[in-house]
Amino acid sequence: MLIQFLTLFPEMFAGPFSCSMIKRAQERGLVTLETINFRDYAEDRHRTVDDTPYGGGPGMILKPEPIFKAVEAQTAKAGSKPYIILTTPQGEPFHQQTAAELSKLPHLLFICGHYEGFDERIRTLADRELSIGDYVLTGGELPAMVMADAVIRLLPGVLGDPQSAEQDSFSRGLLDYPQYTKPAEFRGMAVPAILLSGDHGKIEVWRRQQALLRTARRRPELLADLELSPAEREFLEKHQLTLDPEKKDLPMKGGN
Ligand code: 9D3
Repeated sequence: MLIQFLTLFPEMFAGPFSCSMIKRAQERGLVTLETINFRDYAEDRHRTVDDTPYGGGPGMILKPEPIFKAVEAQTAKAGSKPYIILTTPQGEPFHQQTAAELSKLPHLLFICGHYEGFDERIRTLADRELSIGDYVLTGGELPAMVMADAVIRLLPGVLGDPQSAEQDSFSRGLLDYPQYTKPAEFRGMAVPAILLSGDHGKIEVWRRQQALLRTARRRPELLADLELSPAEREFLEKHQLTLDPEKKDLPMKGGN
């Protein structure tokens, strides 16, 4: 897979992509990552990429010409037509399902906005407009890196165990179950006895139940989309009626 990033700040990408799994994925030829500074496609002497808004108002707006030129140059060079993603706070929310869809494509190109915004005509380049959530960042670079990270780890061969991606809690639609390692007791907090029992059937049931309970308490909206077995529904109902919803996990420092 080829992933390109059009940005005014290519230096931002060096750190995250030179570490761990993403680095190994590149070394093994599973993904190629390229940053392109669209300032290189500005045509005037000052290499201008932004200008004041028509109609007045504060801030500077990214101009269409350098971004159109940069996209056209890449399309010509790569020989393949990229799937173009515009990162914007007004975009559709990025989810695990979005990552799964994008991971099937051969060539992605992210256009990262910065500044106060971009000329509306730039939107016509995009196959999809995506946001990573409802908070204001300084630009689309971190969102593009977040999305690329989520996509790359789904590429065949990137994760050690091919089953890991399918077993992701979000792919199953549930939050992770609680996990423990040695010691069996730490500062008065004991590992649940069932995990020491060696009964793998019971452990599997317990983990699924814990994931269900945790999801019901912390992210009830996630459960709405899920197909639960009658036994699981019964289990949840019983526990939600009989347990104090705040008191089953080990408490967080600030209380939970
Ligand atoms: C929503 C605020 N806008 C009103 C004038 C201005 C604006 C602020 C910050 C426009 C762009 C940005 C930079 N953010 C992104 O480009 C961005 C983003 C984000 O801020 N949050 C979550 N996802 C994304 S994807 C791109």
